[in-house]
Amino acid sequence: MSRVSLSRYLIEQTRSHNTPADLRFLIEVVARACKEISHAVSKGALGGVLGSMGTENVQGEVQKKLDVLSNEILLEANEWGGTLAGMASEEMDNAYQIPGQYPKGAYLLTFDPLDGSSNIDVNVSVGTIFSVLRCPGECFSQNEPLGEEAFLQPGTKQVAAGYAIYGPQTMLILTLGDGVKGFTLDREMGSWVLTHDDIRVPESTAEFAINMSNQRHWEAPVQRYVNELLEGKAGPLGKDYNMRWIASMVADVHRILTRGGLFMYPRDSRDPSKPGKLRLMYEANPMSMLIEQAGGASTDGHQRILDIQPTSLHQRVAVYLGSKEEVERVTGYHHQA
Ligand code: AHM
Ligand code: MG
Repeated sequence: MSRVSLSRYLIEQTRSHNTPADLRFLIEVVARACKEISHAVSKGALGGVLGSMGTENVQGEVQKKLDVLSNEILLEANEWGGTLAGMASEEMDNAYQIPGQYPKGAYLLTFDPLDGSSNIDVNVSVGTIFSVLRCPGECFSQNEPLGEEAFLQPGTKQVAAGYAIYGPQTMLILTLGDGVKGFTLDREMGSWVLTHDDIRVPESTAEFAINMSNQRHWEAPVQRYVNELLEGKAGPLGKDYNMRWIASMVADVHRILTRGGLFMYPRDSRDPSKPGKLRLMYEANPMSMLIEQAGGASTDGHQRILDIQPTSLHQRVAVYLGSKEEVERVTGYHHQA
């Protein structure tokens, strides 16, 4: 059987779905950067990359050496190719400007360079999440610096989204708005090989993911829903549920894309200024596009995440995503409250 590489898949997309050549090139470059990050992650202590930098990012989180390195790898790979008008990252306060010596392009790239980085030092799966938007109007041809506003588009405007997961296998999960494809990195050949042609999330599930240690801070509808899950067969939902929590969104979402499930990161009462922990632009939106493209659903408890009009680059949001039946149930409980 002939193997389909990421490059071949992208070229076929260009022919069959008119995927623009510059978008194809952009995805190839992101994938190449992920290969490099995968290599750095897998070296671990041998590469001297474990541990913290002693600095904090804009969200006040301690930066790991690999957070900073992964961010640099993505910036350097993507800044010169002429496909981007700018980039934004979890690790940078403001939009990243394409340096003056390089041409600008029509797209915007946002990313979480190394999601789940608290798991790096304990050798648990981590990943890179990315989202591609069009730069509105002619913003890329203007000489002024690119402002945050250009990025503030709802997730429905994403033209591509994906993640790389650095686990037992390194995989790239990608959507161009036409289903979800999974590529596995063949380390010897150095190429991404299409191994999962049509990823679908089962509509029903008996598995959920949530950080239970925050239970006392949750709002009433989440309390009600999780209590019902825990009651199992004897409770109103009439079945026993299993729980998993990896504390790497990429790994939890990857499991859900593989065998179904529900991922929840609710807003909680600790800090009213933070509606949830996860970031809309480079975590919730790309994951929601993937999940919807795979037949699942994604809401913030009240509305579809992809419909949210962002108001800031690092905005946080509550997340309920995965198998449709359970996302609809927990969203319904919010509506009833
Ligand atoms: P990060 O982007 O700083 O790594 O944080 C996001 C991560 C997600 O990958 C994961 O779902 C969540 O934080 C885990 O949170 P918790 O520490 O509450 O378990
Ligand atoms: Mg993250």
